[in-house]
Amino acid sequence: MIKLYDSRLSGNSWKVRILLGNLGIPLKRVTFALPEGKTYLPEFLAKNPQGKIPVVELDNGETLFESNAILMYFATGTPFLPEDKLCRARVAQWMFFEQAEVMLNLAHPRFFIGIKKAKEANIELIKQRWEAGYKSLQIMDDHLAKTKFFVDGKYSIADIALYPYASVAHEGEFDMKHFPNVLAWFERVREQPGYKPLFED
Ligand SMILES: N[C@@H](CCC(=O)N[C@@H](CS)C(=O)NCC(=O)O)C(=O)O
Repeated sequence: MIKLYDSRLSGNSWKVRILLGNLGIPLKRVTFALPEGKTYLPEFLAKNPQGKIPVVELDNGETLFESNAILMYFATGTPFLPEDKLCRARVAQWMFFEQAEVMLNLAHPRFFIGIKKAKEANIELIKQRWEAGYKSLQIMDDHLAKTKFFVDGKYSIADIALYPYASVAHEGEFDMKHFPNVLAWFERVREQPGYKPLFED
């Protein structure tokens, strides 16, 4: 069975569980408590030299890291990654945007405010992330005013990549009422067959 190395709060790992849930592919989770540092031990560094999760291990022992590469691997040949050249490039466009403009800007305020409870000690970084994060959410909201899903009106791994950190951005004190189209899109993602919540147990 496919193994997913993850942690309970990781949005990047959550992406993989959502896609495999949508595809009906079973997986075995190996869940780390990240502060313990076990992902920096040689055995795990052999799977991902960055010492980060998520990592998947296939039945033949091959491993793959970087959440969006993992999404591409499992979505290939399924409706979640279109074959049309332009649509496929647009899926990649939104997935690169997610890594460059969305992930850290939304994840850092959540991490320092919602998880670490260390808002004041990190307020300067948080303010920078809020500014950039609000711009990214506005770009997403403007796009979703015109379409139900990010590419060609159809649910794809672009949606799966963008969803996790946006859907928990309020934990980093982003005021999501400014983004009604994003809020409506959250519901459409959650309605997809096989959807998995962040906490399954
Ligand atoms: N670009 C990577 C980011 C992976 C990442 O930042 N993982 C975090 C958890 S979401 C992690 O492992 N942090 C622990 C660390 O950096 O030591 C991806 O999309 O998979």
